[in-house]
Amino acid sequence: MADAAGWRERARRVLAQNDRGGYTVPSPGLYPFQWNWDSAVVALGWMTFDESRAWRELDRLFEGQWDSGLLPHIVFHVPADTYFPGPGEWGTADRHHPPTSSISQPPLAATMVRMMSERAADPDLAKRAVAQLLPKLLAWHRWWFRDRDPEGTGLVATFHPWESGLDNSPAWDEPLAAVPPTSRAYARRDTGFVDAARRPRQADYDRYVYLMDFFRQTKFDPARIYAECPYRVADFGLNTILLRATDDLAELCHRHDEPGAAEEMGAAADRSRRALAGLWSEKSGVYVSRDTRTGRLLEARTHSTFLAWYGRVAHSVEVDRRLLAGCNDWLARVPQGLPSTHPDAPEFEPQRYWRGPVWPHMNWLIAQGLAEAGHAAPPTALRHSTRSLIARGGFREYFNPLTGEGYGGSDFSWTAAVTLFWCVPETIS
Ligand code: 9WN
Repeated sequence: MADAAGWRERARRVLAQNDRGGYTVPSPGLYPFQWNWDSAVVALGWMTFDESRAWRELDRLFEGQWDSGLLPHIVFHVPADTYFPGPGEWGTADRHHPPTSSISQPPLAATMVRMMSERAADPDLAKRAVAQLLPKLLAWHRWWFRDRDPEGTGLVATFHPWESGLDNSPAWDEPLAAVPPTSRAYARRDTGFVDAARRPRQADYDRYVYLMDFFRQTKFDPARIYAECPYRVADFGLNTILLRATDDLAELCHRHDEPGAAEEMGAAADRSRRALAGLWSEKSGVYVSRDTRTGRLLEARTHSTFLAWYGRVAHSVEVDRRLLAGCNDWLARVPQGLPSTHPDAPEFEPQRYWRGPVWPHMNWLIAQGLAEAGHAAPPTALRHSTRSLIARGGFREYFNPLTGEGYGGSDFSWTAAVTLFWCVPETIS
């Protein structure tokens, strides 16, 4: 990216164009509402040039929070008919305004809030914003620990692949096979925007819809869903993100004079740290997820394993060495890393969504953790790779690791945000 200032300007324009009045849609047309983990990343992007707008992004996201603490994965602020499943499908409109989905997404927000407050040029504004967000973040984290880990295992459950954010990852193939396909008619809208070969398969969607309908039929009763949901997975990626965010939330509570909440979050993080270490698979040489209905480890080799550093999962020097060797090996196998699935795996598809393509924000999260752990080389390689993908393909949703081609939505908000705070920040050109 020779013209770093030009790229920054273009990235700022993408965020401005996707701004719908205090919240940012991920991509026009394809995703016309506010998404949970997208907005957390995007807020950090706004932070590089408009601090009050950055804090506003999170305020608007929390407009979707339920009384239980659940922070839904989509907030339907205004109607739009270009996305399935839209507000009418989830059955939440008579319970919550604005209508929302009924599931959550990886809890990045507390970590982004901490990063934003530490970068703030306006500390008074940041202090007020954090003070307002703190009780909402605490309610969300308590919801995870209460409703999603009622047995106190230290690992929270996901009830839908969409909650992982990595919708059709090969890691979910086995548990999703236990879900019956829906028998009702529905019309996908995503394949009107993106080539079907680059999106989840129809068989996956039939099960996504079944699960969404099941939640509505239970009237969103958490105990019933936990007991009866045909899909229940302890996702390594989501749990590492939750662990990191819980540590960061404890620190924010400490700084805001909330010692009781700081202690509570610290204890929850310790439980989660111990439990996550148990997801190391000797067989696959990576961290994996667990199907908590069957107890089986899901041995797929996906890039989530490399979130171990970001989550600060406690592991031995030997595991660290193997994981680092693995990361370098994955990077060496493709011209543009990091692929979302190991390129030698039979499930690897370089063009199909979460089954092979490179995702810029995942690269950033992985690089951030690696750098914090003192591993210098792979984060630099990841940053260069991400920069060159964006420089060639533009602000696309995801990229082919073999050809570098950009796929999915265009003018993608979190790709623009990652460009601003990581690929070509003001401080490094
Ligand atoms: C379902 C918005 C979201 C991301 C997810 C990504 C994709 C939705 C979809 O788009 O998911 O939530 O319809 O495909 O998988 O990570 O948050 O960018």
